[in-house]
Amino acid sequence: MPTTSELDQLCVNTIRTLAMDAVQAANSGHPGTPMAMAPVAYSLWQNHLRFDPEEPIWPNRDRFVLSVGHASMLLYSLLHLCRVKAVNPKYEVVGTLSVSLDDIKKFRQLDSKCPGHPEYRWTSGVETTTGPLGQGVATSVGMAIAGKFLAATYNRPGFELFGYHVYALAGDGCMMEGVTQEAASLAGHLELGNLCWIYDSNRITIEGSTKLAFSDNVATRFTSYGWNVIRVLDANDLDLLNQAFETAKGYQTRPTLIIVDSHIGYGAPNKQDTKAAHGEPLGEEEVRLAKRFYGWPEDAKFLVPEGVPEHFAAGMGARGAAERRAWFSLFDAYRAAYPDLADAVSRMQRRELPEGWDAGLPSFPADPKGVAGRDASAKVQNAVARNLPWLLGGAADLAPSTKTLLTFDGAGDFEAGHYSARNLHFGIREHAMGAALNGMSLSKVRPYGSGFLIFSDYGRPAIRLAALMEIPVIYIFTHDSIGVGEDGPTHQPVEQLASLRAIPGLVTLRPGDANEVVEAWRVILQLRHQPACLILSRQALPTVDRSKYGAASGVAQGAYTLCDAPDPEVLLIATGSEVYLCVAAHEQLLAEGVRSRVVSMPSWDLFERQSEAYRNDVLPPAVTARVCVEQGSTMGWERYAGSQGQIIGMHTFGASAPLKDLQKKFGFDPGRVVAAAKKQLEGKARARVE
Ligand SMILES: Cc1ncc(C[n+]2csc(CCOP(=O)(O)OP(=O)(O)O)c2C)c(N)n1
Ligand SMILES: [Mg+2]
Repeated sequence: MPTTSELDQLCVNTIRTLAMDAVQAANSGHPGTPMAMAPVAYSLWQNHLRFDPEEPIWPNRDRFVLSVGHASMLLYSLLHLCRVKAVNPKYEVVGTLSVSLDDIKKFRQLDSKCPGHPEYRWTSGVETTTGPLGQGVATSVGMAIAGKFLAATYNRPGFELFGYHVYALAGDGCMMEGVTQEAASLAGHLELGNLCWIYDSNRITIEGSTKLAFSDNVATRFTSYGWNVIRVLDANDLDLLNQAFETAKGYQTRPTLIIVDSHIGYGAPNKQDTKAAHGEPLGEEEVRLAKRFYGWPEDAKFLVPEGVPEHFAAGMGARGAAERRAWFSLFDAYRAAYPDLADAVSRMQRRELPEGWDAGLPSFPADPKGVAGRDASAKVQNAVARNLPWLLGGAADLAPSTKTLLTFDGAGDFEAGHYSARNLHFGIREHAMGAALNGMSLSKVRPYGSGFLIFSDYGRPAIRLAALMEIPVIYIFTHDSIGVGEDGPTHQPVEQLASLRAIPGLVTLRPGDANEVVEAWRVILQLRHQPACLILSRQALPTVDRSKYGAASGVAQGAYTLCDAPDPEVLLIATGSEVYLCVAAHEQLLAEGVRSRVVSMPSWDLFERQSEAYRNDVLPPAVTARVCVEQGSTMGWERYAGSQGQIIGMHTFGASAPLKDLQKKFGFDPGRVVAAAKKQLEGKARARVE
């Protein structure tokens, strides 16, 4: 019988050799960091992480985030050796392994559960998609925020339902990325004692030594952020690592950074401590030499020695199963004592809404002066937030402008020690806000974040990941166009709408009046697996008279006929503030005997999902006289304008001036739309005559 410490070593070396063999077989990947960090990951998973491989989505599990996504084989080896079970899209645990040995053998191949970088929703046990450096650690801050919120909101005396820890493994690259600084600063400020980052300090990145580009004193930096900093001088010292994790768990009001000095490619005699261990296979010969160094059979490939899975099962498996069972029996008692709270906890796990979630949504009377999109949204958001107690979020220091503050009694400000509050203050950290929203959503609360549309670019990498992960994060972007006015071109979005629409799976909605804002919220709240951007005006938009024109519920189809004429001969298609412009043009055209139809098109994405019959009904293919109007880049509108239609949009940046002057300068007035419509028809008439 091997001793415990021999078994520990065997497990560590199994993680290492699986990673080396998988990268070698794929002839691509990153072997060096799994080889170096295997003892760190082993120590954490085997002795500390509260995680049950039999039920990897148990709500109070500890989270492990591999922020160094390129070291994915480290995580896949752990998932395989711990026998983590797969979960299906309905959140049901199925009997099969999340990662089989076969998946590992097919690392980086089509359909393997082991893609190049870890992907949430594809591989069970992967808590978030990582790969873009810095995203994982920043996302972990959102998980820790959600953990604090859930504990403060749902725990009751004798019922500590939530109290999970969040661990994230970072590298030199994460430490250099800006998003990491934003997130660390926020985590320190919020005193997230449930958060622990491990920094693999191997002083190597792709180009070589970190001496080339990085000379920060990371420990000092994190101390100044309010973190507790621990140093472990040897990544192979399991005792020291254990002590470090114990110490981290003891801190209630400070996040912890454990800096681990390590050797990339540990054990590979010619590649250790070099950039060559980072991004390419070791080579057959170097693999053999490293295996010899570990005392491993040199010719064995993908070897899982007897006793290794069993050892994990006896350690993390047994501990996790006991914790999970205790949690579920606690939850049964909780359900009896607090049925409403238990119902909320259960629903949020399945991303379901509470009964009556849309009760009391406002509706806005026709009004030519109207309401700003952001003001209408504030009313709707406050109404739904009362009904949906796990809807929380905030702004990147712009809530007074984005109007996203929850103002009802008890909503409160989320600050250190006030973790049940619903208004977060992300500070001027759009990128960390985006990543934190992802972490919150992955923890199953319903998060929103807001800012000016122009600054969506600052958080775009995180938005992209939300779409890739298929999680229902809500973004509220106001100040949506040159309508911003005097702030000028730095603040006036032009290409942002087009670029958000280009993200697959992201639902973009730019409502045209207050009632469309209500309907947009209705659509967004019912999304379970898609993020959405609500794009709102700063300025007032007339509230359309719905007794005269089409119902705003058409928003759910993405586009609908707002104003019509019998047998329309020209289509006016618009979003947001330009919808009313088209309504005005339509009235004028009507008076002149021209039959136009106004199509309000708040969401391309939703429209594209409709049946062909519906799409052809709204945009009859035979009507090729078309004018599309949007205060943004014209890119993409050809799709709806057709080859002969006209697009009225922005071809340059905006300018600093009062809105009225800008509308004139850039040609957003009814007269121009009327003229464009007539020109379209003239062309057709000529064509018919010829
Ligand atoms: C945002 C981002 N930029 C660039 C890359 C490409 N990249 C992958 S790994 C890496 C170097 C990372 O170095 P480090 O974090 O020290 O990892 P190690 O080589 O030590 O494992 C780079 C630049 C990336 N994945 N994400
Ligand atoms: Mg490094």
